[in-house]
Amino acid sequence: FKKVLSIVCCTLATIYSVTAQNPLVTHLYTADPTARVFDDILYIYPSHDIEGCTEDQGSNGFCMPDYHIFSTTDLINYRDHGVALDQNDVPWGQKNMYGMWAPDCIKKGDKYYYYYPGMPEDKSAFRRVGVGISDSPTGPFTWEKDYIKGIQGIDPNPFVDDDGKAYIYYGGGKGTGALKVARLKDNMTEIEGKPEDIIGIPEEGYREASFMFKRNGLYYFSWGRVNQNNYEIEYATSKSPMGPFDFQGVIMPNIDNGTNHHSIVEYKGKWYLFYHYWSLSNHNRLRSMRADEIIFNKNGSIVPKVATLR
Ligand code: FUB
Repeated sequence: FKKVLSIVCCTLATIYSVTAQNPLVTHLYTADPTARVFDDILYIYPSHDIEGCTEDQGSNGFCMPDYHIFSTTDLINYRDHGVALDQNDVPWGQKNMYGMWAPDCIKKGDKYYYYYPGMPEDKSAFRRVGVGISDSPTGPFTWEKDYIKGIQGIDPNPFVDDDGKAYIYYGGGKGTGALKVARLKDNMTEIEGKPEDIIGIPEEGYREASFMFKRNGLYYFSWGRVNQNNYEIEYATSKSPMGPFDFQGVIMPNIDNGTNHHSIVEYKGKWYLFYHYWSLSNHNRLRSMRADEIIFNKNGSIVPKVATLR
């Protein structure tokens, strides 16, 4: 009996810790989920899709007004901490343009830095990158009055290395250039030197959704790409956060998405891929964030993950 009980308990414990209910939340459409772990709590910094923009509002068919922040400790129950930033409160942004694309948040020292792409009022670029600073992962954030000078693009992804040096990765967006990386100054609000192209990843294909993490001393850089009409999440590795990178392959094969945007995080001893899909809405501009566990091979490569879409 004891043996049966222990098998039942262990099975339940495994199911409880591995299963992420998909989609993760259903009261809002959420996309581009960046998951981060701060002090044993898993936070998600997604973007927010809504219906109802006119053609000249929004951007590329997306209608994205603000950012919510979520937290969980079990990957089942998610707390919505409300709106962290509304489009009309971006100090340097165009108003009512619904262009709040993928954000990210990182901790350095005892401060949290929230990076987001916005549509600049001065129309100097398709997107500029802004930053806010807080003492808490859920804000409130104090938003810098101007965008970060010297970079333009979408999907900012900050990374702080073990030695305290910080970097920001971002993409140019469709037709506007390659993925890039820049060193961040200690203040986390300015870059040092000039942004550099990320060397070693396939040249062709629409790339977005940059994400960097480090595991066992190896830097994993990943992105979304249309590869012969398959929209897939791919990755490359390097011994340096600035590259050059060695292309490794696919993390998540195409899920007929239009876009996919991901992040990868370790939580309670397991690794998870966060991404989005549109099955809740049946509309590929109204997406919902999801998560699945991923497994690493002994040599450090990632076992490709087929999304659980039901
Ligand atoms: O959510 C708007 C844009 O679509 C993101 O910035 C891209 O990564 C893609 O998901």
